[in-house]
Amino acid sequence: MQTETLLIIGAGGQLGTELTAELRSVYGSANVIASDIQPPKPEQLEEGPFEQLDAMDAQRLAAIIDQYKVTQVYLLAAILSAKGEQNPKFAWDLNMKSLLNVLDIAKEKKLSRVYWPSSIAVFGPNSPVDNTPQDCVMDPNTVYGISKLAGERWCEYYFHKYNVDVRSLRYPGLIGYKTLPGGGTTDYAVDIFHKALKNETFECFLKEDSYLPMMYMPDAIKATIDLMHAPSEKLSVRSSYNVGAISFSPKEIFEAIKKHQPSFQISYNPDYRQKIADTWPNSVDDSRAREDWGWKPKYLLDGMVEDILENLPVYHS
Ligand code: AKB
Repeated sequence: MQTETLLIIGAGGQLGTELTAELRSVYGSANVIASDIQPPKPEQLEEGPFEQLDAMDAQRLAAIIDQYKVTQVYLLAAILSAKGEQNPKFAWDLNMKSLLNVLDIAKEKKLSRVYWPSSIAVFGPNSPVDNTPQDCVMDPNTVYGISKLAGERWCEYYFHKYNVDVRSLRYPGLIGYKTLPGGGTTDYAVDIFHKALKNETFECFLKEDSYLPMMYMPDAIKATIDLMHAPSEKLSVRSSYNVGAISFSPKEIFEAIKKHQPSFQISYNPDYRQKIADTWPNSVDDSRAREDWGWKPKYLLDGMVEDILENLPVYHS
């Protein structure tokens, strides 16, 4: 079997931090090259190879791929939904240019696999809201959602036209405790734990009954690695798979935390992010992922809350 060498672009981000660590335990540290636009922190240099990389710089990307003889690329760098609305043109440029750079280089250098995350943000106001199907009306109205939908079309195109084995998941809101997220609409469900840890009142930017699909980070990591290890012929979706886990509202996650911390308080002050959340699904139908490569989430709301409340204080002490 060919030894795989992986390049992770955006390794310092919310997903990148945890996925890089897990991939290193699967493939060995030396075979997983971390890269990020930010300079490395000392611990990143200790954990394995690291290269500073702007995902829009195609030349440097090619040089790193050649230097390490990279065979697979995980492109995680992106501007998320809320931040994207503050600078739409830049969000479009970064999200699209980085993907096209990676797809082109995968085609040219015949990389064995590419991973690129999509999102529930590909859905829009006219998509069905409950149990949203894999294929349905998609009319995203955030620049992030538009870039993810366009990206899905490019992935399918490069697969059929150039045989690039690119794989993708439509992540729901990802919830982890190891890093702070940056600029998403679902990120209130991460911030709430940091406020609970300090026992400060949490001011939520969404309404109390605003349901969104969410997933605990260990499930997201498992889904990603399982998809990347699945035999190619099993994959019937070459745009991006719906993957569901938990759906909850701000009130429900607050109450789940309050069971462990009765003095915790919340207030609601919906802002522009509420409009984004209102166009996204409440839950998704992920039967294709379950049938094709055996997707099954492990964590429900209470299990996730318990695990985070137990680990967050230790991790950040
Ligand atoms: C966001 O809120 O923008 C992201 C996402 C759902 O893709 N977490």
